[in-house]
Amino acid sequence: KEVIYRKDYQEPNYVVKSVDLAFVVEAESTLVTARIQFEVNPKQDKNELFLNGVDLELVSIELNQQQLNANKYDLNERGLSLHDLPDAFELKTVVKIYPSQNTALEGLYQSGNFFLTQCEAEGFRKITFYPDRPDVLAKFTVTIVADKEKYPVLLSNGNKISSGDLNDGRHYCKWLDPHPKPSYLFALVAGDLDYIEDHFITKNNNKVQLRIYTESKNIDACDFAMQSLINSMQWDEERFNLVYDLDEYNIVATDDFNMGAMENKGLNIFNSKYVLAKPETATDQDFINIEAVIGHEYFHNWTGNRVTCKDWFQLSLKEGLTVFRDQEFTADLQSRSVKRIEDVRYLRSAQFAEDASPMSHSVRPDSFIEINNFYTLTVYEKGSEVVRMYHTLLGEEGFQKGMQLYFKRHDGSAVSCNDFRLAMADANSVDLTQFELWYSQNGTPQVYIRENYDAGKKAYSIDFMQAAPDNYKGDVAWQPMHVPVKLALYDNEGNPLPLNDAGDLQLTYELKEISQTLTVNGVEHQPIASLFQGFSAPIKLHRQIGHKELAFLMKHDTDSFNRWDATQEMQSQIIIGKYQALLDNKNYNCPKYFIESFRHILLDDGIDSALIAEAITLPSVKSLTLKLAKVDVLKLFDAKEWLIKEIAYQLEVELLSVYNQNYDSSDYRVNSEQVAKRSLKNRCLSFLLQSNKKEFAGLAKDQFIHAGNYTDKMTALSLLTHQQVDGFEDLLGAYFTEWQDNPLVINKWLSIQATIPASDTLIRVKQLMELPVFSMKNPNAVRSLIGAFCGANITQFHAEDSSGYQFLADQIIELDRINPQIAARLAGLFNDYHQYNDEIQHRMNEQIKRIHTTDGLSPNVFEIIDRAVG
Ligand code: BAL
Ligand code: ZN
Repeated sequence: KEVIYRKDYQEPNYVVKSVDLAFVVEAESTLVTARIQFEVNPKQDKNELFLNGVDLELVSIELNQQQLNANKYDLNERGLSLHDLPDAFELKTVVKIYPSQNTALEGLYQSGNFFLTQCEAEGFRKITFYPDRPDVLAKFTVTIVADKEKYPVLLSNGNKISSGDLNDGRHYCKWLDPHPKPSYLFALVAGDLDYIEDHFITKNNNKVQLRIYTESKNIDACDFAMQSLINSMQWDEERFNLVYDLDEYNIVATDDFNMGAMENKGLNIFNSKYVLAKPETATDQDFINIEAVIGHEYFHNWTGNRVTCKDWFQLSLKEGLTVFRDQEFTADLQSRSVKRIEDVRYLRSAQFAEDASPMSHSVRPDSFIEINNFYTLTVYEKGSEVVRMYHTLLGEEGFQKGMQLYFKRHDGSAVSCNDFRLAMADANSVDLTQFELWYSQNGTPQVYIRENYDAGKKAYSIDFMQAAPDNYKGDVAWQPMHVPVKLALYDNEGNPLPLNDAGDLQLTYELKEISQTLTVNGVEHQPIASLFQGFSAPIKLHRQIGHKELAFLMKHDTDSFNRWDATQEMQSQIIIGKYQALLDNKNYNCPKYFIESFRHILLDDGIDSALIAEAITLPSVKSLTLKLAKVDVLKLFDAKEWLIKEIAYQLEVELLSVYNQNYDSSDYRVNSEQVAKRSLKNRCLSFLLQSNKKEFAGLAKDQFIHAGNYTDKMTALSLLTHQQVDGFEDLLGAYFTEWQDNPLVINKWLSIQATIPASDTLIRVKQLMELPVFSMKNPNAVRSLIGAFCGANITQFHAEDSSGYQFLADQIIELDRINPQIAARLAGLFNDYHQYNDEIQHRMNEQIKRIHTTDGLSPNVFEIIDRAVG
């Protein structure tokens, strides 16, 4: 399998001046005629050209209106090579493709009774012969012809410029996108869809028509997404001064989609999970996710579409930046503190795990076999943390100055992560040379600290020491990073202390050396430091900190993120203490101070309910695993379960009282206040059910029956199922009967069952796979059932008989023949095997090797598994 290296980048030999595409869509096949105007790139001055093309049946080929002689081109399974070319020419190709046979869901494919495309990263080459690379930008005109009755809706990018009937029952639509774009942003939709419509008036007074298209049965579930789109357009004008640039904005929802959504210019295509929501069938989290993903795709219009990536190694240029923008959008519209906590929780469990795994790569990778494997948490989430660090270092004003310069320099072009960094540096006249290491060095940097208080000198100092990640794999020696450390100091009454002569109570200290000391003078007594406030850098902090200091920070830190982080650190210490005791066959009692501090947080009227809910959510087994080595994952799971039960028994009265106080029977709204109450109440219920008392099972059943909203209903159903409370099968059965025609609801039903921590769950999963509501061809169903079992059911996936590992390997091998992208995602679930003890590693490795030796693996699965094998 071919490895592609960043260092091999070469400019294209020819640029594309314009593209004219014509599609004749029919049920069996689609005919694609492409007329492309090429012009030689003077910087390359070569008269040959390679056009990507995969699975295309070539019908005819003409150069400057002359049929092209077979000795003038070479055709292979990757594409078409043309030789002896003039400096400017028109190429016309006609190809036939078979969308209804396309199960990989890349290129043009079928979903239900409509056709749609997914081109990022390299799907356009399955539609026509083209230089399918992000640095070739062109204006596209697209004409679609299809049967009017079967395919009344015909959409593509840009603005619709004409449409009409043909005299054979067919009709056509012609679209023009005036903004030059790379082929990965091309989109087409043809089918029988309904839509809802609204509009947005931009600050330039342009009226934009907004439509969301979906199959007619879902048309009543699009209103929230429409409002989210309007909110996104408004927010981007207000916060970033970025204005929409077409007369139309169309969104299409599909049940069959590899990704969450896709930012095609003017025609976003969405996984229906991130569009469709009604209070009866969507949780609070579903609504919040929809708002975030609608925002994310909209924000790509500038960060991704107007300025795009020079090559796919620069993917984080658009993805890291756009995730940062969507995180800020959610923070501005919902709760900033909760959003930060949730994003960091996710980063520290999932991205840190990726960064410690064989798939560890830098934010701007140096090589890949299959680019689809690099749509990762590192590129997206760590990439966003990197963008956030510019914001932390430069402030909002400086950051916005950088953004303006970035657009001034690069609007309409394809650029690199370095171009973004230089715009930030130049706009603020600062040197960000060292900051480049955040893009080039893989792994999570480690920061060790040592604190020292000199009572005689009244001086407090912190020695910071940076260390390379254990799995750093660069060609040159690891170098210390430019790390922003947001910090504050408190006296023993919790008052913030001045940190410098200017009297600042909080500052961003810039760590640049391997070791560096910060000294604060005039400190009367031993202070307590709050470090890396708001998680100011994506590093692993090594700090010896006791429970008294943690309790102090929980109470006094003015930074809500660090208050929360102190709760997590204390909980981690207790769970790890119990885990060690289980390994050593020793007793371990839950310390009184822990229960007291937990009680204090639970009952603290001064903290917002959402933050209490976050504070009482224990760290994930995944994030705990990363703090340890050679983990016995089942014992670690048991240790966490033990703590949950301790809390449930010892704080039963308090949990019940908080549950009751937060029971809200007012009309359902997705606002921060209601979401917070539901989340705290449901967290309490999940503890209460762990005590196995009948009365609490009754409470959950009541909640299931009387819930006025889907969040409460689903939480109750999930808890009752996971506890296998009497009658849970009947509840699941009734639920299925009611919702079997709604795939999004049924996918939740599948996930709940896949995550039952019981020894017969794998049998159940296999039975569920036989139901008509499950299909290996549907990525959402695969993720909801197989993904949930292998990724979220710790006790059963890691069952000692290896049945979970065998099952995963079987599914990867089977799915690879249907949809390699999704198969490769599943393969990633084997990536953390080296975190476990030798015995677990050995059993996981057997299955990894079995996949590795399977014939005919896709490049996607091969790359993941080959790295895992090492
Ligand atoms: N560009 C792929 C989907 C997304 O990140 O928006
Ligand atoms: Zn994106």
